[in-house]
Amino acid sequence: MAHFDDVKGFAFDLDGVLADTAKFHSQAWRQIAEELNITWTPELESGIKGIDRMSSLMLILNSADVAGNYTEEQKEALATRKNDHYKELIGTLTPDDVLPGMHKFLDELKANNLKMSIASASKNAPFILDKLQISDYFVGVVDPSKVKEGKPAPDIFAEAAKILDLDPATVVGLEDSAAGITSINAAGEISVGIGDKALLHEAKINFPSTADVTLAKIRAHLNW
Ligand code: B16
Ligand code: MG
Repeated sequence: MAHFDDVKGFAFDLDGVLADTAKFHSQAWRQIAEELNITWTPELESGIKGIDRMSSLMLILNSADVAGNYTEEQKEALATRKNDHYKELIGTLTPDDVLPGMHKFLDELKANNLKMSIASASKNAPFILDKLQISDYFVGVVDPSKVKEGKPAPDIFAEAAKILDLDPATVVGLEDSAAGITSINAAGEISVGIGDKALLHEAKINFPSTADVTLAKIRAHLNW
């Protein structure tokens, strides 16, 4: 079992961990769904978390069994239109949108010389970090277009450990999605789930919200 003294770095998911961009993803996808006469459901709302843009579109189209009605070109156009709308929405982000407790937690990690990287499925991650004015905390950001498979595959979190130049077993991954927790575990890292414990039951450590996450609590869990 991992011991806290072995921990050397942290890999952060972005949407749902550092900022609540999920509401903007939902808003932008919901508009597309409604244009296509597809009912927006809570299942779609949570299902799109953590998975990449095209997989999100496929989930929405498959929920109404209409994926076969669209050509690749049309699907690309829908995904681009969603992203244009999403970019307008995230353009309004400010440092105040960093989720509760996370500024303090980032400072705590920095003060303890723990290295940090971003393990997001989002191609918009650098833009979002810039808007939140927290880019400087991170050694690097995984480029999801350069990894073979998105979450739940291990690739994104494995790459986040590589960026930190650390053995995955010494890296703690933080996630709000079930697909993300699966990715962290598959990469051989220590998983921290933030949010609904029933949904994130595969995580090694669970916190109800970002406001509850502290280094001391992670340390206490790992030294148990
Ligand atoms: P984009 P995360 C994920 O971010 C979102 O949770 C997911 O809903 C989204 O589809 C995905 O990023 C791709 O985002 O369209 O901006 O490239 O949670 O992995 O930080
Ligand atoms: Mg997330």
